[in-house]
Amino acid sequence: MNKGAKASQLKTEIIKGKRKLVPDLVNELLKSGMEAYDVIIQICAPAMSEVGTLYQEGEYFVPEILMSAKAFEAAMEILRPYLAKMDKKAGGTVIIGVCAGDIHTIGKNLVATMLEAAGFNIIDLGKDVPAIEFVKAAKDNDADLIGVSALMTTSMIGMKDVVDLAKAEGIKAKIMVGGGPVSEEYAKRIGADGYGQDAKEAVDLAVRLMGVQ
Ligand code: B12
Repeated sequence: MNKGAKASQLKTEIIKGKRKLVPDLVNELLKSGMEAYDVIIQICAPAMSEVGTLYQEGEYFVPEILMSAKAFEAAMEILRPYLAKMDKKAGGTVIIGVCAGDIHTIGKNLVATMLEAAGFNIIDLGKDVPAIEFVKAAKDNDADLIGVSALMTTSMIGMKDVVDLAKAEGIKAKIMVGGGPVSEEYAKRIGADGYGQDAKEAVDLAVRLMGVQ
């Protein structure tokens, strides 16, 4: 099987939620010279986006999503150590978490992994995080950036709480936001410092924000 066929099979296995062949396929792609970063950005993340579409179209239900999430995680387990070996250029501490009321962690985890691979020190607060916890962690760790993720229209309002509280408390950390329903326009409206559409943009944005003091 050539590289293209392996890439497409890996994508299919993640979409179908079959994790058995995933480690071998990932290892073979790495052996064939594909960068870990590209395996994630070009195959694994788009596979999960497709799972999202199938859910939206009523083809998939929660159990199917969870199977795909496990297959995705099986790929990430192999890829993570390779990301750690990437040339680290950036520096700085990032507090990251998912808004209060929201338990969608896959995208946030991907962003956290890529930021770590780029050289940032990551403090991951996990899911369902109240604004006060973001601000407290930023203060306690003298953080440079706060990354807030939300996947639901009902939880993204929590981002404004983080921005407002951070401003009220005089936190120096810049705030970046992202997730399905979030947009550049929304980020501007709530006074966040930046928006990233995917994990790659998140890293570029974080590096850019580190340069703005
Ligand atoms: C997987 C999933 C789940 C899984 C989550 C598993 C997990 N551990 O994360 C489970 C099954 C648990 C789940 C539960 C629910 N879900 Co759900 N879920 C999804 C789904 C299908 C995919 C999300 C995903 O993982 N995408 C793949 C990742 C890689 O992409 P991503 O998250 O967008 O992240 C990327 C970018 O957004 C960006 N990014 C993300 N965060 C950040 C942060 C920063 C700082 C930056 C810069 C960038 C950034 O970079 C990431 C990587 O590239 C979406 C549909 C969709 N199309 O998004 C629905 C979806 C988000 N879910 C939805 C709903 C309604 C629910 C439930 C309420 C369902 C229910 N009835 O029980 C519960 C919510 C419970 C809760 N309180 O949170 C709705 C939300 C609708 C809305 N109100 O806006 C969606 C949109 C589906 C739909 N159309 O109905 N869900």
